[in-house]
Amino acid sequence: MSVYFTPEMAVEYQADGFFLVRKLFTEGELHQVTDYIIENVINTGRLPVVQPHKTDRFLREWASQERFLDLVQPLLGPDLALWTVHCFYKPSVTGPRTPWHQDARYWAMKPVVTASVWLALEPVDEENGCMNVIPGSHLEEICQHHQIDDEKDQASLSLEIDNQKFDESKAISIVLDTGDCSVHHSHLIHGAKANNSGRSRHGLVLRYMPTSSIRTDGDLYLARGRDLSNGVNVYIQD
Ligand SMILES: O=C(O)CCC(=O)C(=O)O
Ligand code: NI
Repeated sequence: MSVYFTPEMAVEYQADGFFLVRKLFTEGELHQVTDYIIENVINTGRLPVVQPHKTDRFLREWASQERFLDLVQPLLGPDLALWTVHCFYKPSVTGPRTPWHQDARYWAMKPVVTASVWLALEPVDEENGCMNVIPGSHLEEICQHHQIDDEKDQASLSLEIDNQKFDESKAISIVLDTGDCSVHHSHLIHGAKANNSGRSRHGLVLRYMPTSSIRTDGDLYLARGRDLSNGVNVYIQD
């Protein structure tokens, strides 16, 4: 089992819907993947921001390493699919805000069971638009979301929770150093302010589900264990 996962983290995940892991990687261990993303996703657009793992073997294998799987296995069980990778890079000064949302509102998965690992590839704080979360909100049902007006509001996602549905004053900021990560539940209410600072905000989000959940669009990578969907899930073949 993971040397990074502690019983306290399991308690926090149940009660708050998230937990933090400090120094999952050293800075040195992240150079290769950070350079790879900057070159292939950010600078050249050779790979997409969302789901680069579908066509890119290096990223899917990197995202399926033991360190991540050992961290999410206590939450999701031993049969695990990596189903998306999202390069959540926000440039300095112009980085858009992330509207308040619950991830499960977006996803075609049955049942929606996902733990998302948000890994900081550089320091992330209130100035450069770290994630903000509402502790305990994962225990609620999915709230009403409305479509964002793209013309008026440059945002990184298209749906936002109606603001009377939760108490924003309860939000806490997820401040991370390079190599730290947060792990959040698919029902947790979260968002991020715009990045108006002089620093970029580089995060890599990896999402895992138990293979007993069903998702049929072919973006799953069987990262550990076996398929429990009776062959309904479609997996990327290496
Ligand atoms: O990094 C952000 O701004 C938002 C990330 C997010 O919504 C997620 O990882 O589910
Ligand atoms: Ni989200």
